[in-house]
Amino acid sequence: MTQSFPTPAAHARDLLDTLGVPARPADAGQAVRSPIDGSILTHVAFDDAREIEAKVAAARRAFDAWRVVPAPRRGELVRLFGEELRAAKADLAALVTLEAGKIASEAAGEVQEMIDICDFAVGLSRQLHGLTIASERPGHAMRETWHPLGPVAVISAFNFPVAVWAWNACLALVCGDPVIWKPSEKTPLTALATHAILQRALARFGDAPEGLASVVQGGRDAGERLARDPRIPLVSATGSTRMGKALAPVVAERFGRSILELGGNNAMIVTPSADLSLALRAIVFSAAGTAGQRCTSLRRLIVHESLVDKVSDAVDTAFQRLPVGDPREGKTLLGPLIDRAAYEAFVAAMDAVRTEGGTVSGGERLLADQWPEAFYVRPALARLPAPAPCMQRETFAPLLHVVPYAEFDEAVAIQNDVPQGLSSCVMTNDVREAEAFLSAAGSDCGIANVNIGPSGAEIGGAFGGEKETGGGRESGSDSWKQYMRRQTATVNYSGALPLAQGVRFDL
Ligand code: UN1
Repeated sequence: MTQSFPTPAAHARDLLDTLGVPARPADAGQAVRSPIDGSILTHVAFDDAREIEAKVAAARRAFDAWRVVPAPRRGELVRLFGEELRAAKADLAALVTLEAGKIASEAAGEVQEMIDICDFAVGLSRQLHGLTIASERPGHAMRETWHPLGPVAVISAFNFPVAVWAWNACLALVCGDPVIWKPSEKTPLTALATHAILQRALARFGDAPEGLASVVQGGRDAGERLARDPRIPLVSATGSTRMGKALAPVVAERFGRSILELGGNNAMIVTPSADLSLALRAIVFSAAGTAGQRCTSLRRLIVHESLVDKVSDAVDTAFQRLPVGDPREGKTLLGPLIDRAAYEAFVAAMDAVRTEGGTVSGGERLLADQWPEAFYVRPALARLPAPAPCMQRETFAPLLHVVPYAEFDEAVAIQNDVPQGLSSCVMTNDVREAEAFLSAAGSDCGIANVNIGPSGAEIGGAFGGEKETGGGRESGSDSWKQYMRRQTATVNYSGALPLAQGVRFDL
């Protein structure tokens, strides 16, 4: 039985009220649509140049005050934010479902990812450690100190509309940096809701400077404006490789720093010793979960030739049985694509497979009678006899390419032979294969896994990838260092002035 739900617009209005987002005019500005049925949720006004300027100027002023607040005290703000997020988790997740189309469990997981990074950042606020370094000169001490950097612009994508901002914002805030957020124009409401939740934490915190965190609504122009602004020393951007290629030179031209998290074209190698039932579950979640719209989604399956038919048939059967539909329904595992353009890219990618000698099963559009403006699809399996040019591209949809391999080295070479380098994995019970995959001559990706799929990383590790993925690292490990500036200090506590490298300059 299909459950009945309030219309997405009515539900979004309720959620925005509950989450404390100030009322906005419903019929002005940019239309925000729900991918669930293609209906308009509301309208959001884009910021004009003057409004953006005011937010950047306020962030710059906030920096002067925030950078001298002790880091553990800055951590207290993030701790309060984590508390507010816990209280708002169900409502924010429901809004993620309405705006991005994620199934309930994945939407809740996304908010959990925000809470996790809050906890990480709170601990970090007491661990922004530098080094002490042995000086070669007598009576001298050397040390390295990490200082706040300045306002950070975060440009985020529709597919993780809130978690990726949180990875950046929580670190930036404990590091002493104000945050200016330009969310995807497809998901402005979850950004407003998150901002309202942060406002509650700020109110409880008490004395944070005005302008410490702001949201800039806009499209490409707004992103470019932030990228150009010399008052913003760091721009952290998630999105397509095309977007990154346009943005990076603009930031570099003014010697700004960027963290880029761009396209992935992630692979799994399935070896003869693999646990196939484990592999099958990992494949289906990582290829079809989030409707294939994660940057970590599985797009290429490289299977030993002895198993390729068996594994492909099993994946095909699982794809056929996956419950596709309204992401608000408890049983649904595959929600909609974000919009028509995403569907058209999916169709074009399947056409390319056929043109290049492959066959495609699945890939049909579903529920079009009920919702002509929403784009639900059956995941598609593309079988190819050998790697083909169509496998070089990232298509943000549930399309999985399969190719056979004969020797393990060949499988690793196929895995690495794409322009992107985000995530990768091998399914094997052979320790030599596992270690070779993780070695210097193995996977060339930022993320390399054994016996799990390529998606669904935890926040504790550094997240990001090589080559066209952009080289950035976000969230855990020592990613925080990018949000600070390193200062090397040498103090002479002797009465003499010996020079380094034995240089003599006697007056
Ligand atoms: C993204 O798709 O931009 O590893 C981020 C994952 C998630 C984050 C994905 N934790 O799949």
